Order: sequence, then structure tokens, then C-alpha cells
Amino acid sequence: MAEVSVSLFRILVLHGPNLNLLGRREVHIYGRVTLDEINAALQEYAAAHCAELRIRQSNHEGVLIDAIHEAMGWAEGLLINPGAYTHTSIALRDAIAGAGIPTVEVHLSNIYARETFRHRSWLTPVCVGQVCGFGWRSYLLGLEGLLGVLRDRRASSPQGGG
Ligand code: CA2
Repeated sequence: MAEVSVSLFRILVLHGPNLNLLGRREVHIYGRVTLDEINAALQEYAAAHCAELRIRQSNHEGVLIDAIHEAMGWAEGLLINPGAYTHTSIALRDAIAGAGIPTVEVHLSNIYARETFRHRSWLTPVCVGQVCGFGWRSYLLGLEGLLGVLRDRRASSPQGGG
């Protein structure tokens, strides 16, 4: 019988500063779901949708940038909640643009309904898209969108299925 091999979509998931505190502080803004619970939900979704995830959280800009560099050559997609670096980091934007990995930016809160300094993201222009305001579900919606984009790209590539 012929063997069918399905190659998994390799995705790096990055969580930025302070997101390790999720579920324990500021629950009125970010909810009661912990980062471990979000990661478990992402892994479950990935397993059901032909994706392999590597997940990291860091409170340090340079560590996040190094993780993006290290993902070049492995990751086909990047899902990132850059935390407050969204609004400050040209370095993170340059890393995403330079890596050339299709990237989706996610936020738990609706950043446009909050303080004006949160309304600007330096990263969105170099991302495929942004999802915000759906709490922990923003991550799953972002992953769904990212996988859809990667599937389309695979299908229309010369070696792809389309
Ligand atoms: O809504 C989001 O996901 C944000 O990326 C969260 C960032 C914030 O700076 C962005 O404007 C929007 C803050 C993450 C801090 O997370 C905490 C969680 C619990 C307790 C304290 C901080």
C-alpha cells in the first residue's frame, strides 16, 4: 500500500514580556486563563490541524529577537504576542521583516479600545495580519489564520498540492 506523508506546518509561538503573569494579575483586563492553559489549547489545536509548535515566553527583547533568528530555516510561520514591545520595538519589527517568516500578531485585549499609546503597533505593517480583543481565543484565531495562509502558499508553490 502506498504511504502518504503529510508534512506538518512548523510554527514558532512567542509570548512577550509579563505574559507569564497571565491568570494571576490584572484578571479584569487579561482574564483568568494562564499562559500554560493557552499553550495547551494551542498544542491541541495544532495537533488537530497538522502543525508542530515550538513555544517560548521571554521578558527580554533581545531573547525574542534571537528566537526569531534561530527559527529561520525551521519555522514556516510565527505567531507572536509581543506584549508592550508592540508599541515600542523597531528592533522586533526589523527582526520579523528580516526573517521573512509569515507572522501573525495577536493580543488578548482590544488595543484600540485602550490608552492611545497602545493604538499604534510598530509590528503590524510587517505581519500578515493582527488579531486582538478576543482574550485567549485571539491566539487560536491567529493560529487558524496563519495556517490558512501557509496552506494557500503551499498549494500554490511549484512543489505544493495545487
Ligand atoms: O492585550 C495584549 O495581549 C497585550 O499584548 C498585553 C500587553 C500590553 O502591553 C499590550 O498593550 C497588549 C501586556 C501584557 C502584560 O500581561 C500581564 C498579565 C497579567 C498581569 C500583568 C501583566
